[in-house]
Amino acid sequence: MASRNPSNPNFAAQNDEDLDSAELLKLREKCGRFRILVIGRANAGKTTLCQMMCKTDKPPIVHDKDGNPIDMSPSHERGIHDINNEITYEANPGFVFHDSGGFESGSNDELEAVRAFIKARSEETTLRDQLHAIWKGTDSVPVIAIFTKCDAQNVKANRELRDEGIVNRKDLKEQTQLRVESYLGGLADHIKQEAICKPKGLIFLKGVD
Ligand SMILES: Nc1nc2c(ncn2[C@@H]2O[C@H](COP(=O)(O)OP(=O)(O)OP(=O)(O)O)[C@@H](O)[C@H]2O)c(=O)[nH]1
Ligand SMILES: [Mg+2]
Repeated sequence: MASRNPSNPNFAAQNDEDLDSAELLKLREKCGRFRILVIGRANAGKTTLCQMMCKTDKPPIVHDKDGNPIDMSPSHERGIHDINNEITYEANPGFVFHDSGGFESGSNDELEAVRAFIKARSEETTLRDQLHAIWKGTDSVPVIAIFTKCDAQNVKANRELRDEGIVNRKDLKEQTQLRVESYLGGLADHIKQEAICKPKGLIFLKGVD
């Protein structure tokens, strides 16, 4: 089981009930393909996250909702931000991602496109075609809050401590870790208390290696 300590360099999942892996495998088998809607700000690390899930750094394969391949040249980003398109990675075709793209600008059209997509997918009759998770979600779909780029906090904390006059290498290393842990712990508590859709799990991503 993953450590509950947010400073763990691996995925540190915090769940009320940790599903055992046999149960997870059974669920995955039932779904056929696990379909995830990813909502997040531009540059938040959404594409990186999808690649990490599929253990690849290769560009995605994109299909429209009727299964027609989308030509990704000349830009790899082309086609990714249409929520209806299916994004997969050759390395792990078991995951299908949908990227909400410009959701953050908050215009009604964009919000409506997300709502319509979630509604349409919830009305699909086959489990394979339904939405199984929303990363930053709504309604009855379980929400998993993912904190990306947590490693960037190390640099920030280190700089702050230096400014505060700590120069000894060992002290700097120890205190940086403590400061980052305390910051991430505070964020987790804040999300748990304040989130409208209480997350079922919290994950802290540290670095892309
Ligand atoms: N330091 C650090 N950088 C990261 C991490 N995750 C992603 N990045 C970097 O952040 C940048 C943006 O990542 P993307 O995955 O393209 O972000 P995105 O949300 O898909 O961006 P858009 O599709 O443009 O909205 C890239 O340069 C990544 O290498 C992380 O955990 N740590
Ligand atoms: Mg992206």
